[in-house]
Amino acid sequence: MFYRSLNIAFVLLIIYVSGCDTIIDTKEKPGNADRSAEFKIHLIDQTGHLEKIYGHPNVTNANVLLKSNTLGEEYNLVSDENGLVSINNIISDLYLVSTTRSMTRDEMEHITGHRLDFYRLVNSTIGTLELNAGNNQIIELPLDKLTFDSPILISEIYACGPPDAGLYFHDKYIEVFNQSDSIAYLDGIIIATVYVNSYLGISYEEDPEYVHVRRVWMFPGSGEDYPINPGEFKVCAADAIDHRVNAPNSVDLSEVSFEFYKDDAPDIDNPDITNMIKIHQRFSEVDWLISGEHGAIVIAQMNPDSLGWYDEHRLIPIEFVLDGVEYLDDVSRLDEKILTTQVDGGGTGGIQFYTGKSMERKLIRENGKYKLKDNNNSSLDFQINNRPTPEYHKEIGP
Ligand SMILES: [Ca+2]
Ligand SMILES: [Ca+2]
Ligand SMILES: [Ca+2]
Repeated sequence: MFYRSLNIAFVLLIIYVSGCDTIIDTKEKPGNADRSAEFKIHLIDQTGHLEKIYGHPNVTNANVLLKSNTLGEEYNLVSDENGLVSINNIISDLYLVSTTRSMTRDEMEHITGHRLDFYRLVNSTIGTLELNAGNNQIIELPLDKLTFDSPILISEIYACGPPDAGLYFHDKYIEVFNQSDSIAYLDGIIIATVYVNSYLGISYEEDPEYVHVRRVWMFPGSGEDYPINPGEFKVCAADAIDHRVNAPNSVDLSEVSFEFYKDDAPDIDNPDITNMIKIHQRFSEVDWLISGEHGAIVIAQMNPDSLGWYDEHRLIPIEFVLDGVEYLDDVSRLDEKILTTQVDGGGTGGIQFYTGKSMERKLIRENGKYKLKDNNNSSLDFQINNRPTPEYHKEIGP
């Protein structure tokens, strides 16, 4: 045992010493072929998607992150028009490698028929690369998986109405959050309430392909008109007014980002606040509405012209759902869920009507940054606040 520890210590010492040498050598004599070298990594699409579009599998504009296993040095590289990444004067080592290539809307339209954001090609199998000096070579790295990460999450649902104001319920809202490290665009993203016909006892929970919805609205914009910055919250209010005028214990929503204005009803339109676009809601309902105690909301990214019909409600393919949250009057009754567990494994809530309480995603701190908890299970991901927190988080403040 002692011998083995000594042996490992000796090896580490050699790595450390040779590593120090290499850094000094590289700085003083760039291109020293004994210890550093030039490599090319060829990124090849194995999903067939790029080959179908461009006639070749070379992956251009891919981001490759290499991190030296011994010294921790990082290299951020981008592949050229031939799908090649060139690295000069890199120290021989085992490198952790991560490769990702964002898909453009044009490319996604070729693949799915829809202009979709947030898709990328990744390598899902290779975690490390051995780069050895004196052995200049082209290393082939396959991108084998098309994946999807929603930067936009539902961060808060305020649905129950304020206390001490009778049956006042016009202050409801939904809040969204940009979880990613870059600007995202809300343009065209759909907000819909999940529907089951509880009167007839019909549940669509088991529908494996579609979320059944009614009250379908969409953010305006034609692509890049409504940016949301990393870490930013945006509220869509039933009515974007200062509700404290009518209900002293309510909340001021007169300066939030978006408003649901139902133009076929006697609804309020704050001219200073951008209106959401109504895609589908019954004429007889006087405003955008979410249930006070038990309901579910999804956000989705798809062409609204492609929404299916079922009786008098609409269908969103589950693959286009960005996020979904269910809330229940009794959180222990997950058997009463109306949203498929593919989207939300649990349920938040337990809030009574007219208590002013709100459901907000929990805040976590990761590497000095704020993130919101998202395990696709709102039983675990959400907390109950005593007050709504429009366009901020309770733990951060307004
Ligand atoms: Ca309204
Ligand atoms: Ca308005
Ligand atoms: Ca909030």
